[in-house]
Amino acid sequence: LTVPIPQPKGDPLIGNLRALDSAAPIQGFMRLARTLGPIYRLDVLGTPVIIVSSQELVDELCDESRFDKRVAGALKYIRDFAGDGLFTAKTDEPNWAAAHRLLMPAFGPIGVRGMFDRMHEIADQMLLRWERFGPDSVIEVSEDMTRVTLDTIALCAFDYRFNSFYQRDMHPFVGAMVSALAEADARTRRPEFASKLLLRTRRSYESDQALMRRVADQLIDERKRDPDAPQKNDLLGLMLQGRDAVTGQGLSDENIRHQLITFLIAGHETTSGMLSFATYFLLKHPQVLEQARAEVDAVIGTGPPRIEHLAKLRYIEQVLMEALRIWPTAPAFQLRAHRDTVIGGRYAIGRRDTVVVLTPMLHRDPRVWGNDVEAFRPERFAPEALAQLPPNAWKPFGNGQRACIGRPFAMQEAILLVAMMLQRFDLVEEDPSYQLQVTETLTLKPRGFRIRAKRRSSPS
Ligand code: MNH
Repeated sequence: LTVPIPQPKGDPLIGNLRALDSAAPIQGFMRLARTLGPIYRLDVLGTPVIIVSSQELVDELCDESRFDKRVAGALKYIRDFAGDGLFTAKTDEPNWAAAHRLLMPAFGPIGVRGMFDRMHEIADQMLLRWERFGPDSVIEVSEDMTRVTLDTIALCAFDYRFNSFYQRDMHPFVGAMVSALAEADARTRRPEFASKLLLRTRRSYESDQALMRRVADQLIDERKRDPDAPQKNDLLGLMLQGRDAVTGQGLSDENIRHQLITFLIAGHETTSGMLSFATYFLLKHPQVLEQARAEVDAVIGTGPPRIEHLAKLRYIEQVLMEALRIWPTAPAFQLRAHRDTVIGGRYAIGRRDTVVVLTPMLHRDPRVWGNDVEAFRPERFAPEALAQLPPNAWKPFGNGQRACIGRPFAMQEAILLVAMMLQRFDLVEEDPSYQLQVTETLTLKPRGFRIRAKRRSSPS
């Protein structure tokens, strides 16, 4: 026996389109979840979408024998430029499994250890700049975090330097990527014919895609002509030279282009958002900041950080995990049922339905996190507390075989950067009355959060 899934009243043809908040769709979904509950249904231009946000229901959805990732919504449009790259490939496309097998070792804990020196070098560039500009200079946190994460992924993955800290404007790739992602998102709320009619929008979407392709193809061409290429064991080298153990085949140039665009897209905005929220929470919670700094001083002291320090920076890792709980920067993932099924013993899910896991609300399930879900408390992720959490309560990196391949990369990069920041600087908010506003560009970021950084007088 099933019961209907709650759904707000809609309009003919467009269904629940008007219930969506086009400026901040995720925060709109969060508001609806607060009134309609942990499962509700929307009809968006004829497509049924079921939004789920309790641990109890999400735990069922994470069963990969019943559900798989669905490439729908914005992902379907991101395929226009990321093609069958890992993030936008369907699980049953042969290139997903082939690229997954080839790249997994490089992205694993051992693979990313080898990227430590490059991560350190880029983090150092940012902090050196903070130091040179001095304690009166205002730092726009999200902007600098975007520079640092973009330069880090490009240097680690394909030995390319965007040099974002040495120029005023960001590399044109960033602008093209941000507007293409915005357009991919906007298309989910616009009927196909309308997207065809908006000529100017269509042209700039096409030129943004062309620019991203050009940058990726140039990187591939340069590497092919590089006499030192055989010694380069970064991700690009691996993709160009590696052969899949199962098929004996390498990846095609077209697929490598898709992977490059994918790493640039998936590999920096989300990490930048995580670092920006973590910085925000640290500054709003001075005791947490003090504890994190005490850890840095105890583990690293005054010298340069080394790879073996990172595993000991447990509290900083907890700070990042708690930041991702409250504001998971990739705030949703989509699933489809292998066959018609029922979840929670009473809600029918059809094979064709798109099921959305709304992580910001999953991470606010009071049955898991208690009645202080809005409180920033890194102790929630202390080892003892973590062991008590029910399964699939914290999902900022997605699920199962389609979970984030870049998680060890992002965590290593972020732990290192936060540690270096606290080791070297006293941080203050530019405006202590700053109230958090969350910007959405498919990923989440704090808007207009600004700080000043003063070189610490005592250590290092
Ligand atoms: Mn990442 C998939 C979140 C950093 C590359 N990533 C995912 C998914 C989430 C996610 C959620 C699952 C999406 C889905 O089910 O549709 N990723 C994050 C977050 C961070 C992050 C919150 C940082 C914090 N991701 C990174 C980095 C890289 C990366 C860094 C690359 C260097 N992510 C990927 C790729 C996938 C992915 C590639 C697709 C993996 C697959 O399906 O095989």
